[in-house]
Amino acid sequence: MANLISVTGDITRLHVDAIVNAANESLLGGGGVDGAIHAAAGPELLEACRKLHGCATGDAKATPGFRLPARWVFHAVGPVWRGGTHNEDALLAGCYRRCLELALEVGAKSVAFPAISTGVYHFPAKRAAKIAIETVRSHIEESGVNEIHFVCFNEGTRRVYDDLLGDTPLP
Ligand code: AR6
Repeated sequence: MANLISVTGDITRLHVDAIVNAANESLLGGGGVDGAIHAAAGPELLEACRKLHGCATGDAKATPGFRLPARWVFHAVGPVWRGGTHNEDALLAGCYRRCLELALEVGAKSVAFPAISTGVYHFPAKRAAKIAIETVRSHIEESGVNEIHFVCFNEGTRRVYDDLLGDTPLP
């Protein structure tokens, strides 16, 4: 039985098997959670990312976590919000689904996700959280993951996740 929990805080501090990065297609770093993860993991992370030659929107690629407590980083590229008519929902769902596939590949049992695309990419927070939770619930069984942390960086995001997780029974 998998456990889906919301937590408030900095994803770089979590002792889980894998943390997910909200990256961009270059995979060469940026601001927000991406900047925090690169700063905490050290320069080896950028070197590893260079070897991946970018990543399409809606997809994700794995690297080691280097100096992070997490063993792996899954670099997911969420969509930029463009009003909702440019396949944004499916692309965001793809990020979560691909990260669970990566978890299966590397054997990660605990995975922490930030609220992908809801920062500088401006995806509406509640809509994004619904997609995150629904996609994880649909695919967690086959992934072998037994613990998901939805990491909220502020109280507003936390309330959104708590409401949605409270509404729906755990798988
Ligand atoms: N831990 C957990 N969540 C965080 C942290 C942290 N340390 N820092 C920020 N957040 P964003 P995006 C939250 O902008 O919208 C980068 O430049 C933040 O409050 O990091 O997917 C990339 O390189 C928000 O809720 O990612 C891309 O170019 C969420 O993480 C672009 O930003 C995502 O915000 C990606 O934009």
